[in-house]
Amino acid sequence: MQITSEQLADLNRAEFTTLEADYAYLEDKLGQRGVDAAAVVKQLEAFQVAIPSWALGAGGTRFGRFGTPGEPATLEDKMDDVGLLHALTATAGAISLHIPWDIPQDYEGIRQRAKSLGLVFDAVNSNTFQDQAGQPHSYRYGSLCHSDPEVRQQAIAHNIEVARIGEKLGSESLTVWLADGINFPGQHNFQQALDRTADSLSQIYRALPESWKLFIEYKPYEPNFYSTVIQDWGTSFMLAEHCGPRAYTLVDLGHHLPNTNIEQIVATLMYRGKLGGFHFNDSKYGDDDLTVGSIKPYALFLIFNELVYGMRHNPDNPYPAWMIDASHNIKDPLEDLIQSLEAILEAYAKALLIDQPALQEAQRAHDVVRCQELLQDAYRTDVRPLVRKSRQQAGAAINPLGAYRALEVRRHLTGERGSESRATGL
Ligand code: PSV
Ligand code: MN
Repeated sequence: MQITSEQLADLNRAEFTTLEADYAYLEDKLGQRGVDAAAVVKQLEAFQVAIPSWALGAGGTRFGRFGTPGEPATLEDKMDDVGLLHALTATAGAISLHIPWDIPQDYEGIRQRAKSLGLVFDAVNSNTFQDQAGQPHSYRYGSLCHSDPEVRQQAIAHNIEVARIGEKLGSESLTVWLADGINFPGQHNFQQALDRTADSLSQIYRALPESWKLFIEYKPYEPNFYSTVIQDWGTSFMLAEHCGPRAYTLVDLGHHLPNTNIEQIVATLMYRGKLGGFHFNDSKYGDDDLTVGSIKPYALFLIFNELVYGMRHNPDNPYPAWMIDASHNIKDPLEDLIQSLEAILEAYAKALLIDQPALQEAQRAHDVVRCQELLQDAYRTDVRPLVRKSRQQAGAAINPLGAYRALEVRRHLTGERGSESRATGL
């Protein structure tokens, strides 16, 4: 299924009058606060978030998986789904592949398809958390940290192979998330496991194309429940420093213990120019991978405040690679992703509204109450007209979720692919 610009224009006509009225009102209000609404809209238009290939099918849990009819079964179908999201939102102009799930059969065809859908290839992701058929060594006891050099070599070679695949598609970064860790005290030696991991990552880093970045994710637990080798941002940062200047920490919102101050982690990493990638999702307890903004929208806003500050003040920090790393097992995955994209743009827009000079002034004066008011003034602003305006200006749907339903996208996809079609992935 393809969504045409005529279909979008038709749907937008019904939304246009309300949007114009809402936008005019907000533009005026923001103008009184010295904020240029049109400039904010431009920034929203430019913001692009990669969609991971594994979020397009229903996610599974340990207790089962409820598939969604018409899930994309091939790489081509997955790209088409991201193309649909991009047509509806103009915010999803990139796809992030996971190898070996997404190895292209026809590179030229895949590149052409991406071009016609307006997509680029974001970071490629390796997988050493599962064993693949025919693989000589098992990752049961770890991969890059493994005590057996042959297992480590297999995992290193896999990561290098993933980068080679990404290179042929125009990707420019490799994301490594390791499940490596232990379930019980004493199962391995912490220092030795870390040392082997540092050495393995360095070997991968050195084999990457010169312009490439290496993103190192951290996660405190799961699938190992006593210890994870790269458990926190400090460990990731240390390993990135060990690898070299093009290695960075990647923050995944779900990879923190409850109540961790993620905005402070963001600030600290950007201060040192080491925040390379960012995975959006939301959670209540652990790595719940829920829809962005569905549980803690204020925390997301505070994180965006630090991201905006860092993008303005830390020239050594590269522009972060944004990705949604959510995967849900009840909602239609495309509707879930549209909701996440909305939440991301809303949090970004609110962060852009913060009166930074006034905030600095209040901080200098130790006016704690005013500091809070300034943040919350921005947070309480209904920024949806700005987001909608940016979508309309970009030729997308003013109301992407409404358009998705009006166009009966899932019904069409199910008709084309069948109700039993299933995506590869977790
Ligand atoms: C596992 O926690 C995870 O969600 C990581 O965040 C990766 O980015 C993703 O899976 C794919 O491997
Ligand atoms: Mn992630």
